[in-house]
Amino acid sequence: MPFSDLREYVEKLDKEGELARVRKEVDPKFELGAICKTAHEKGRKALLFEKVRGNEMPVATELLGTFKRIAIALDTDETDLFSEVVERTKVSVEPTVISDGPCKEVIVKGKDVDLNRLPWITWNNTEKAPYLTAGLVIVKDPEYGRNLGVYRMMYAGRNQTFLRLSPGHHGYEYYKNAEFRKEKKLDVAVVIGTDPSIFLASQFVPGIDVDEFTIAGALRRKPVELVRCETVDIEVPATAEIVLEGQVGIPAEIGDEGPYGEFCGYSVGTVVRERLWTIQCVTMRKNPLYHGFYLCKGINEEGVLKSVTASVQIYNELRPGHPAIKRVYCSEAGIGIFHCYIQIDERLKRPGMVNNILAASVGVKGSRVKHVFVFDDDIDITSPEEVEWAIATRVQADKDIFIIPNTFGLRLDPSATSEGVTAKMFVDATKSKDFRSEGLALPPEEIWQQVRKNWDSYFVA
Ligand SMILES: Cc1cc2nc3c(=O)[nH]c(=O)nc-3n(C[C@H](O)[C@H](O)[C@H](O)COP(=O)(O)O)c2cc1C
Ligand SMILES: [Mn+2]
Repeated sequence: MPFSDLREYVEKLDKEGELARVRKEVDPKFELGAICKTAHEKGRKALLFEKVRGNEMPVATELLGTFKRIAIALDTDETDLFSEVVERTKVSVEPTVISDGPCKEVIVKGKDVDLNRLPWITWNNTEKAPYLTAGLVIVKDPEYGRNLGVYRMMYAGRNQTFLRLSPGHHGYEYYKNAEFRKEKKLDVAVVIGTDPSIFLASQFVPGIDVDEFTIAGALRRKPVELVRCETVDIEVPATAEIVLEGQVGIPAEIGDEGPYGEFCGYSVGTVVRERLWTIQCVTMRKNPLYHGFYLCKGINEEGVLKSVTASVQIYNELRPGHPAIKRVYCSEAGIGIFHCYIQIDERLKRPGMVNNILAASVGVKGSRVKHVFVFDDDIDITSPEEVEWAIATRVQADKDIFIIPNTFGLRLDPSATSEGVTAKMFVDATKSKDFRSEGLALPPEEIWQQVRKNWDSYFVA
């Protein structure tokens, strides 16, 4: 059974020993972030901050920060996570609209809106203002439909935050389309705290006209139940903890945004001119649970999430045209989108095939791959040791590597241009036909198995 809301998932994590409750009061400025970062060194549990200074709301972070927790969110096993997500995302499950839901238990409108009631968190050293980081941003367009994405929001006042709609993401395209239609504004709803499968769904990049709620429905194998907002023509999950309703003006009000500690592990650039949006209505559950998302240098929750969504998406799009592909893994240390490892069935390998697969990886929807590698199927592509060994022993740089210059990557990559223009490298790390090997340097299988079985006996007199 899927989780009906965030609370139910957090309870489940607690039961599974996956949650650490932070009982001591913490400072939302830097201390809370430092606890998230330290938790990465100490077992990577999900965190529930029970007392955040100056605020009533408890804060949950690191909720999908490991493959195990993503598996729990989807009610599956960690070992089956890839194949399960591949299977589930082959269908789409439309949401349903119902008349009421607990997200309307508290309704605050107009002058009474005060975003200072939210726990505003300053996560990392470079940040000059606090950020709302786990807001699911929902926008609509007459041509494209409905879109769900997560865009960072820097605090700006009682009823305003920044909204970073980055080029290349659909939120930006929806805004542009509204601008081209000469609209005066783009309505926006932001949801904080839902069933975690909805957050996971938001990180897939389907076509621009695909509603990510249909992916959430597929992931949770049950339609997401939505309710209409109070003041905008947008639907939100009925069991959401907090909903903000408002709009970005066209032209938008612009201000200085950043720096922010981003998922690439840096704060890129100093300050950028960014859009603001204005909130006219807040609806909430009673005693809402606030969801926070911590990004930092080192493996972080976004890298883990993107590792799942990007690997599945690349597999699902490439495999029908390239049946030799057995598995795709975008490593979480490679921030989940830059390093892509593709494993192929050696028996199906034909001359030229590997380079076709490598080149095709760039064309996957929303693909930001930067360094792509193809491996034979004797390599476990999820093992950094095996991956490095294959690159060390199977790659000849003059024959096996090609580069495409001047492609679009990610603005947050500090080695790319400020517009995100980057080179991409493609590596054939499979054995070439001239590969010289009589076999692997390992003991005979039968004897090795026997030694393993009798291991302890070798050490008793
Ligand atoms: C914590 C977090 C913060 C993010 N911040 C931004 C952001 O500020 N701007 C942006 O365009 N994408 C941001 N993203 C990435 C998008 O949410 C993601 O790429 C999503 O798939 C975009 O969906 P869309 O193409 O439908 O807009 C963030 C993701 C996470 C998990
Ligand atoms: Mn989208």
